[in-house]
Amino acid sequence: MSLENRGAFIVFEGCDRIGKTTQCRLLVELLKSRDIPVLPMHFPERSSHIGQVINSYLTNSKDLPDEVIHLMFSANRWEHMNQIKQKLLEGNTLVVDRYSYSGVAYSAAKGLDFDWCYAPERGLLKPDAVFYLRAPADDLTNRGEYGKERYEKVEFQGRVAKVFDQICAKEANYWHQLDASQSAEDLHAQVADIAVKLVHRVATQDLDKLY
Ligand code: 2DT
Repeated sequence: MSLENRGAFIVFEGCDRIGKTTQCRLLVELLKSRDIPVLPMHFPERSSHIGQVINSYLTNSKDLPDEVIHLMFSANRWEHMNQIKQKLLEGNTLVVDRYSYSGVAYSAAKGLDFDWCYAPERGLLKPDAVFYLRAPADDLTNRGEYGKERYEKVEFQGRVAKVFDQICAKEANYWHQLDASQSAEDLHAQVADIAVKLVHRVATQDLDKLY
C-alpha cells in the first residue's frame, strides 16, 4: 500500500463476555500476518487520569452520578482522538474493543436519555465498520457467572443488548451484526472477510465524524 493510504477504523461492540476481546485479537493477528499495519485499542483506556477514575468507578471503589461517569467515558475517547487520527493517517488500521456505542448503550440502559447520551460523542471520528457481536437472549443468561465489575449482571446486560439492537438498526449501513453463539473460528472467518475488503476500500477515503 502507498504511504498516503490511511488505515481502517474498526470497532467491536456488544455486551460483556460476548467474545469481543478474542475477536479483536484474532483480527489483529490476521492483519499482521497479511503485512497490514494494525494496532489494537480498548475503551475505556484505563491508564490516563480520566481512565483511572473510570477504573475506580467500574471496580466499585468510587461512586459517581450516572451523568458524570457518562461524560468521563466520553472524555476518555476525546482525549485519545488526536492520537487515533494520527495513527490512522499514518496508515495503521485500528481494531478497537468498544467505542461510543458502549457509552450510549450502558448509560441509556441505566435510564439516561438516549439523545443526551449520544450528544457528547458528536464530532468524534466515525468508525468505518462496527462488528456487533450479538447472542440470543437465553445465551446471555446461560453465560453463567459474570465478573465482579459494576455492570456484570445478567439483567442489566439484557437491557444493554436492547439499546445495542436499537443503535444497530439506526446505523445499519456500517454495522455488521454477527451471531456470537457460533464458534470463535467461524465468527472470525466472517469478520476477516469483511475487514480485509474494508481495509482496501477505505484506504483512499476521507475520515468521517459522528454526527
Ligand atoms: P471492559 O470490560 O470492555 O473494559 O468495559 N462502558 C464502556 C461504559 O459504560 N461506557 C463506555 O463508554 C465504555 C467504553 C462497558 C468495562 C465496562 O465499561 C462499560 C463495560
